Amino acid sequence: TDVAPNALPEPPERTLVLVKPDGVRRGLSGEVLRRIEAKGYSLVAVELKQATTELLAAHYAEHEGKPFYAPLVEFMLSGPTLAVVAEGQGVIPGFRSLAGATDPTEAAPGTIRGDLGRDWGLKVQQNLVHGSDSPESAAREIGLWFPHL
Ligand code: IDP
Repeated sequence: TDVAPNALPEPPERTLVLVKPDGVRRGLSGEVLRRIEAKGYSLVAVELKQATTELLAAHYAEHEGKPFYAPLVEFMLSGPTLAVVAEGQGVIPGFRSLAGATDPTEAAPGTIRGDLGRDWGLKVQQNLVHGSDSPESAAREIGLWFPHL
């Protein structure tokens, strides 16, 4: 082959998925895991966790100061979150495709948010899931939610 004999294998691509408190409350954790596995990605870690203000401040640092930031943190504190590390080639953009657009009203049918989410008339989009948006975000977010990984 044309692969250098001493080349190290690429580390597998991983992303952080969260089933947010609305998804856990509505009993959709299994449905989200089912869609991740049905797509062909593997589950590396799954843990039901109650987020803390400190964890959310770090996780959502880029949104601090935006009008939806305080309601977002309050919503994310409202119940447990299912934190998931999923693995597979292309999983970072691939899970975002599965999730669909941020606004569940706009999200395409066939996506998690498009099939299962809706506008509840609240100050924050309760849109069921989070997925890392880049390799840098994935590494940072996995470190926050799964410090032992
Ligand atoms: P993403 O989750 O689709 O990547 P981000 O822009 O990273 O979207 O926003 C993080 C979260 O903040 C969203 O998933 C949603 O819950 C909430 N959010 C984002 N933009 C708005 C908004 O304009 N109004 C209300 N909530 C928002």
